[in-house]
Amino acid sequence: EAEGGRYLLTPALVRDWLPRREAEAHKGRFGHVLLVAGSRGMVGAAVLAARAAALTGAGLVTLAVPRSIQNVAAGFQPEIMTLGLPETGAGTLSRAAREQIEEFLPRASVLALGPGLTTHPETAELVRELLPGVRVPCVLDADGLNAFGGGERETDRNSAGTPVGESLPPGGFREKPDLVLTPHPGEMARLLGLKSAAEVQADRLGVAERTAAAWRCTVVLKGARTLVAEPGKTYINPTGNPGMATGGTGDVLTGVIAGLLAQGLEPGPAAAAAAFLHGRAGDLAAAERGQASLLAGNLLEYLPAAFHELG
Ligand code: NPW
Ligand code: AMP
Ligand code: MG
Repeated sequence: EAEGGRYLLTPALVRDWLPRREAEAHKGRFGHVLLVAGSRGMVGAAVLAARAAALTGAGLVTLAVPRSIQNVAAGFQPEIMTLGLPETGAGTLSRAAREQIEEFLPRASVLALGPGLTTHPETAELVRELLPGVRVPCVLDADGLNAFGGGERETDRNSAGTPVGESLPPGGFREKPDLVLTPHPGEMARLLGLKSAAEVQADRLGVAERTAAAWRCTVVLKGARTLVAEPGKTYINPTGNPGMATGGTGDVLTGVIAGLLAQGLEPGPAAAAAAFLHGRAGDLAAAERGQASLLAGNLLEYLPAAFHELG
């Protein structure tokens, strides 16, 4: 399978990585995911990611959101705990949320940061201030990534027209090997300061591998044939279909990765197994519903079958 440190993901490879549940196991053994996500207009991203983490087998999941949406976010899945945090007038997390997140972190085994946060300047600032102090494995997705990207969307610009994001430091997160970045091609382009997603798509392997090596982290470059690159090793995911090109599917992937990290998988295997299972859930969902009607929520419905197949 291996060619230049590149591996095609197979059921056998993924099966070997998945956590086993020993007869004497208790929930403390399966980790606690802290997911910091959501905003007034994007409650769904937070809920989808949190539910995915729970369905993946994390022992506990706490979803931290702006306080005005806490009750709504809590209403979807009673197994998930919630934390209401200080927010801006726009209903996005404010810088003051940092203190409560840091207070909670010692109880968490994984931090997932980004789905639905928006690129509000103050929220992006919170992300940039929080990340350097995190001492647990971390999944950075969506607006968590945009906080470090150049900001290509109109909404990424502040009133002065300046991009709100700041580039990652040259050499990246040297001190943070347990970091998983999950950009789609648009987010990857922003992170690298490239002009468009097309530039990323023109050299997916090269972009993913160079970024993982430069920043010493695991890079999940999403899209058809998702690539999972860690320094020196790359996995290519064969599962998934274009029915998954719909809002919220990436948020589900973030939850699955966090759930596997919580159960002690290394970042590369956690991200690769998650991409495989997430795509397989999409394939099972599309087989029953067709691609057009596939919703991100359906991935949650088919995740159990995707896990079950691997035994
Ligand atoms: P183009 O148009 O091709 O140049 P954005 P987002 C590109 C939350 N969500 N191949 C493409 O660029 C997220 O969590 C909330 C090639 C596309 O137009 C975030 O916080 C939901 N290009 C926030 O919304 C459900 C690709 O990127 C652009 C590509 C914004 O995230 C939805 C779009 O990316 C959403 O998850 C590919 N495979 N994929 C909710 N229910 O609460 C993407 N691109 O501007 O980063 O916007 O991904 O929607
Ligand atoms: P996001 O853009 O963050 O919501 O992530 C979209 C998710 O759907 C990622 O996991 C992608 O890999 C997946 N996806 C999108 N389009 C396709 C496609 N054409 N084939 C396979 N997977 C896809
Ligand atoms: Mg996304």
